[in-house]
Amino acid sequence: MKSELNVFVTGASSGFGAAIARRFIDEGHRVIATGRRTERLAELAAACGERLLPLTLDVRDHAAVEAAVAGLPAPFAAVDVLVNNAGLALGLKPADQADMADWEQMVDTNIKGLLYVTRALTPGMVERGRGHVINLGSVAGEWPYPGGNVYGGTKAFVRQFSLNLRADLVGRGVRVSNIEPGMAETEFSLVRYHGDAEKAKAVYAGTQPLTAEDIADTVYWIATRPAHVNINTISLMPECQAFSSFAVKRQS
Ligand code: NDP
Ligand code: 8X3
Repeated sequence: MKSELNVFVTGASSGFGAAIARRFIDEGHRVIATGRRTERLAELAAACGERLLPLTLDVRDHAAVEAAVAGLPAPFAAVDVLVNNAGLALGLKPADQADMADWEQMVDTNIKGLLYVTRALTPGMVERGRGHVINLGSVAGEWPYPGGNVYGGTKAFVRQFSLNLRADLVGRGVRVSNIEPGMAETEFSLVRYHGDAEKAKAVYAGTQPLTAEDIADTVYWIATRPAHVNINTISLMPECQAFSSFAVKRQS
């Protein structure tokens, strides 16, 4: 493995993405840290120094993604690792009552945004014969729960797309991995509840959820396996979380 990696992280302004960026910087690598909130990225850059390049980017904007990748300055231009982390859940209403705008934003970000960035960066990886795409799926992409409708659907897409991407890239030096975390305390629930901090806090009350650093550890481990080793999928949960039984609605 090349000693110094160029790592492109989407959604680096909070949660997993910020922790992943910090972890790679701490280990001596270079990071392109992207997200919509410029100020947050500037704070990260101030803490991390010049090996971190802050780049304001909305992954839903296809043209902006293409331009950002084409315009990467020399030391950062050859991206070795793409962490497709930007994503969100919006709402928990049942499918017959959910807001279409929430559904569209999840599809546009978690699916289409991930595709735009992947399509922009993988040709360079293939050309160089080295690269790694690490996607953030979710346990919600495999296990259903009430209100998870479209969010879970987008993460099921990430799961299958990761496997199909791997089928396309096999033997060309580009690895593909999918991480499926369970409950982790970040800004995820604050976003899901449209900024309601009390509801968000209640999600984690009385539990010891995963942390952003737990996910950063996992990403770093996956990215630093020897080049012939491809981690396909990793699923992880906090010890306090597990699966539930099927729901059965009985007639009264
Ligand atoms: P956070 O809300 O803390 O972080 C989400 C990040 O995504 C932010 O940096 C946000 O940046 C970015 N983002 C959202 N929309 C866009 C966009 N259109 N363009 C660019 N960036 C965007 O949540 P997490 O860190 O928890 O989530 C990270 C990923 O992990 C997501 O894909 C999520 O689905 C997944 N995940 C989370 C779990 C959890 O329990 N926390 C469990 C399993 C998976 P900004 O707002 O500045 O654009
Ligand atoms: C986030 C985990 O269980 O809230 O993807 O959907 S969950």
